[in-house]
Amino acid sequence: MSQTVILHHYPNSPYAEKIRQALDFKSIPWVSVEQPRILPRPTLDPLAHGYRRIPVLQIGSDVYCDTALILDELEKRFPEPSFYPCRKGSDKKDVGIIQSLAQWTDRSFFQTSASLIPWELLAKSAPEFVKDRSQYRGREIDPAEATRAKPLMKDHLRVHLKRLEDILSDGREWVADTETPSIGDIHLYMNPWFLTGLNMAPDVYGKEWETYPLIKQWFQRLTQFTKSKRHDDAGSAMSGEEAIEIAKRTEATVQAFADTQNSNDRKPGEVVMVIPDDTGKIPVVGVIVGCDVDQIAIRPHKVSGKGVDTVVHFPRLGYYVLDPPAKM
Ligand SMILES: N[C@@H](CCC(=O)N[C@@H](CS)C(=O)NCC(=O)O)C(=O)O
Repeated sequence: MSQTVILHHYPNSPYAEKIRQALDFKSIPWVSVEQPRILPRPTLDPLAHGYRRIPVLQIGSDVYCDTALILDELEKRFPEPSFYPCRKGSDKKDVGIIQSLAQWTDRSFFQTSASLIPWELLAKSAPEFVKDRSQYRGREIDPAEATRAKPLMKDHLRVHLKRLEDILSDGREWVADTETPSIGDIHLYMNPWFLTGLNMAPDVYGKEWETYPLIKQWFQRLTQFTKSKRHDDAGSAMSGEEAIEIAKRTEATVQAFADTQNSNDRKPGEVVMVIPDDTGKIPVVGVIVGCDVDQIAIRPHKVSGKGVDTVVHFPRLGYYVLDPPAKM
């Protein structure tokens, strides 16, 4: 359990920023493997076996895909302080409600934010980025069309921001009205961080978030909090090659597990294909090590003979578990 926490990421990734904040929240020491922001990722591929999205968390030869599962794993391995503190003045927790906030922040809210990316500028300055993200989305990004749609997307952005401002409007310090922040604050922080980082719609939120003063104060409160908790050994750089060597010499920690009632009859030992249901739809094929209602863990090397013999973990929500193609 005392193995090094390795984050594969790049600085501008809002999902990776969520995990960086979460690691600071729990004062976890971690090392950083900076990955290119577009494919190919020759030092991630041998570990994640085709999963292309960022971030990926590696602990030894366990490879965790998707922020939802990464956060669950961090909560298991580092339970204190919990991502789910009690409600103020109560011994009750809002775990399910807080987890569900991610469905809003990561899907509809983030779709709105991402639609404000300056695609026309990028088409000139970084056409390879636009091409890569077209592949990632599974459809061609049309920069001129994206510009035309911006006023509509800004209307949506106003709704998302007003909802957050409304949540904070009764004077609560944190979004789930907890004594200290919860992971819900970090879920909700991701989009404002991304919007301001790329300065994407200052005509909506103001230069310094003046239009949404409660969001502004809360955002500062949260970043001060996580900064104060940051471990001294947070974020030191490691090369991708070194991370691969660590995976090669470490046994995966996961033991075979199965909850057949809740895993659609999938069992350890079966070969399956796991694929995201939204973006970056590259299938990863492997032998099931464990499978339950929340996650599926597979060993891709056992099938392909390629890369490192890692156990790659996926959440169930947001991914399809399918039979692999007959011919491989
Ligand atoms: N559901 C995934 C979404 C991750 C995601 O879309 N990440 C973006 C970066 S912020 C990405 O992978 N973009 C394409 C890429 O970097 O290859 C998660 O929560 O981890």
